[in-house]
Amino acid sequence: MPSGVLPHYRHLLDIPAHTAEITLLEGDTPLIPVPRLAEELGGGFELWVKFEGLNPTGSFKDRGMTVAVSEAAGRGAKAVICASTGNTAASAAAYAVRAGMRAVVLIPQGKVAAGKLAGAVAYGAEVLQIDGSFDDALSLVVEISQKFPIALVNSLNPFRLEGQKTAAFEICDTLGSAPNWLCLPVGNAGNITAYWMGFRQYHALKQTGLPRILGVQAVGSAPLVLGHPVDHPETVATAIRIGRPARGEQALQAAEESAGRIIAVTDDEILFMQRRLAANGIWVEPASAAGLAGLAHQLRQGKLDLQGQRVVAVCTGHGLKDPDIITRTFQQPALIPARMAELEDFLAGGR
Ligand code: AN7
Repeated sequence: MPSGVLPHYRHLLDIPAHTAEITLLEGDTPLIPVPRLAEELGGGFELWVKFEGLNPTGSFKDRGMTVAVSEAAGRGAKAVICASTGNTAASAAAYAVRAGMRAVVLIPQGKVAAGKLAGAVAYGAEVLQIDGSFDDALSLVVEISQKFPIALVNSLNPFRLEGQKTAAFEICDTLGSAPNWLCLPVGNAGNITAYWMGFRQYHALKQTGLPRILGVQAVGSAPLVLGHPVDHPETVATAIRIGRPARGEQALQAAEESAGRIIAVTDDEILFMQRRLAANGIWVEPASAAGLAGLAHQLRQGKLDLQGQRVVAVCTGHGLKDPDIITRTFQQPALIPARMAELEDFLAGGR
């Protein structure tokens, strides 16, 4: 029975006693086998997709947001604020409204996918677009949260990570142990940090083993690969269009400690993998395909030997978040007159 991240895992989370329970029954997402995709990538290994797009607001952010908002609500906070490339905004808006709190979200103008902006508006957030990047927005909200009584719910908030680490617990619970490799997209680097925390904690508790972690950025927004901040990040995967990851150091540490790595892939590789996932029945937003695109990239270059291994790819957000990208990268529906003859012609001709 799905019960939500806090009710289910509270005993394993490092959170204050005052933490309330603001939940939308997030978490408990499916781990979907994709054997055909594994074959396409060369075969010889087991591949699963942890489909985090099936959380209540359509992304993994709900795992962390339920905890961050619950903590803030429990100590009487009346408002939350975040900077966002979109998913954090929608998630913060939903949990804040359930807690009866005000949500203020800052987003980079014109760079947030339609489904995310719509979500934030629908849940009643106060949405502010800024004529700058996510990184500019993050600086602003960090500073204002130190001056005003408003709770910061970006992943600098440690309770976000406490919630997000539960995805690692779920993977171990489903597989019986950690996979050999975990691949996932990296933006502000909260999620990779949280997964590594979660796998280590579960291993200490239940000897579930540790995965090697492959973190993947987009070439145009790859500060952790370049080794320096990127002032003007660009990528079609707007979720990870981030040039100064708040938890960059910890992401590098997770990659190093796990004997993994952080790499970058091109937008074309990301969009190609988005199509391959869709061809396997799993529609994700572009950023969410980056982890697997990175895995494919490393396999092509002969830098990974996965024979007999288990791999989990984290797909962080649902395809519905970014419908516009599909209208740009796929053939659009044909239009025919409403007549049987035309339909028969169409079917006979195939497409
Ligand atoms: C679908 O919503 O940063 O490395 O403001 O939406 O933990 O930042 C989103 C990030 C991956 C990267 N996939 O995760 C935001 C935001 C999706 C995302 C990431 C994001 P982090």
